[in-house]
Amino acid sequence: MSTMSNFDDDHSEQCKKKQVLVMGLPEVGKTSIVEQIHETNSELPGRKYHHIKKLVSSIEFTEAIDYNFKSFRKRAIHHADAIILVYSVEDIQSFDYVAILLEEIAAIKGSEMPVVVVANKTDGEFRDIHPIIADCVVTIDFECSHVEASAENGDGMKQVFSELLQKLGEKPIIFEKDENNKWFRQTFAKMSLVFKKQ
Ligand SMILES: Nc1nc2c(ncn2[C@@H]2O[C@H](COP(=O)(O)OP(=O)(O)O)[C@@H](O)[C@H]2O)c(=O)[nH]1
Ligand SMILES: [Mg+2]
Repeated sequence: MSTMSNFDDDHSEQCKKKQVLVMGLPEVGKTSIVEQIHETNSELPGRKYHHIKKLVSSIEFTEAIDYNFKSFRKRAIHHADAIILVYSVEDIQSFDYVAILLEEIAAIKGSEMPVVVVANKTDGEFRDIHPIIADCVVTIDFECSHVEASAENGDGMKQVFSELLQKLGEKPIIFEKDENNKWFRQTFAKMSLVFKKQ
């Protein structure tokens, strides 16, 4: 049986929990991205990132599959601390839907609402939307973060993780094996080989 003070503890714990809404058309990779966020969190070194690990494991991620009705969506958007919008680069309709959601979010919460837009499925060969056009729409028209990622192979997921935490008021995380550095090191190593052969 819960006492009044237990109830208060539970209630205040509940209030402290961050609510993150994950929206986008079906099959774009929403569930996969949330799984990747938890995986990235579990791989962080405990001692250094104790506070972050605790925060992320307590976030309530809600996939917006139940919000087909505008009034439900409106309420969910209103109560969210941050929103992740996901589209697949292989499907322009999924990007158009994200653009509609961005307008809806701006109308409900103004431009201050923390939103991270994820361009998912970048591991595939096919692209239905030009990356620069998508980037301009998201970052210039709506002033939101835009991250290219693949929940399949994990590319860009550390950036999604870091952007989300910044949107929730945390300092940026500098990953020791940053993907950009890895790409730079690999490219640099290839170039050195070419120069050595000459
Ligand atoms: N190729 C590829 N497939 C993905 C990626 N992310 C998710 N998928 C696949 O897309 C399908 C839908 O993913 P899911 O996360 O369930 O989408 P949701 O309906 O938006 O939650 C699944 O078969 C996933 O394995 C990705 O980045 N690349
Ligand atoms: Mg899902």
